[in-house]
Amino acid sequence: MSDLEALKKEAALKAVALVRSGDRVGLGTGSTAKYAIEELGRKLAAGELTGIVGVSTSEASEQLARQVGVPTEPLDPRPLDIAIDGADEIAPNLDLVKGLGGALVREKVTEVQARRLIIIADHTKLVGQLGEKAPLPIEILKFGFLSTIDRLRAFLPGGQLRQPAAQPYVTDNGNYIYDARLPETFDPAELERRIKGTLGVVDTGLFLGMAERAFVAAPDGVQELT
Ligand code: ABF
Repeated sequence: MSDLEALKKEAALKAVALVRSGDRVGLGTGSTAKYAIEELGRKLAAGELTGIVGVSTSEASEQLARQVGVPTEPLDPRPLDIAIDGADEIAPNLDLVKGLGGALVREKVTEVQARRLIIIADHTKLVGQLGEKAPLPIEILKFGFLSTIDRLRAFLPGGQLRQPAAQPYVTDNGNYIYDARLPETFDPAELERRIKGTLGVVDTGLFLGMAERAFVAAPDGVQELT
């Protein structure tokens, strides 16, 4: 395991330590959240946790949960006790950019239902300001996507349709993603309102005021941010 992977795992284990028996747990997506799902499976098998049930934020997490023996159920209609997920950027006030993994909408719809959202990451995800390192993923309808991108480009120029191969990337919801470049200065709440008010947009990877805490692992230890 590389040093960075070991850090991600360290952060994940800290978050899973907050899960209690009987909890309904939001299962995040991505390479850091993977370690949390595996640890939940390990703890269930070892009898260190009992009666937990997961709610997956993506098809990939659902599959992993099954593989490692974490029972799952659909999101509706009850709230979650806790959700554990990664992020692409973490600002000092715990505002986040998420969605490079493509699961932003299911993550947001799930995690907004969680009493506690715990973010896990390695230190490379810390930024002074959102947009410093990562683009902002925006999920958009496939229908009319070129027009939607035009509308977004009018105030967020320089972004691009996510298209890793010959065809655009398709989310678990059957939509496309526009990876926007964030301006140097902006008001996150205002920008979120503006993007969500754009016809054809499903949701954005801005997670504002949602995270309760973050465990951020660096070579000199795991930092807990609140
Ligand atoms: C999800 O996975 C995200 O919202 C984010 O896009 C990504 C982070 O992945 P990783 O932990 O692999 O960097 O949590």
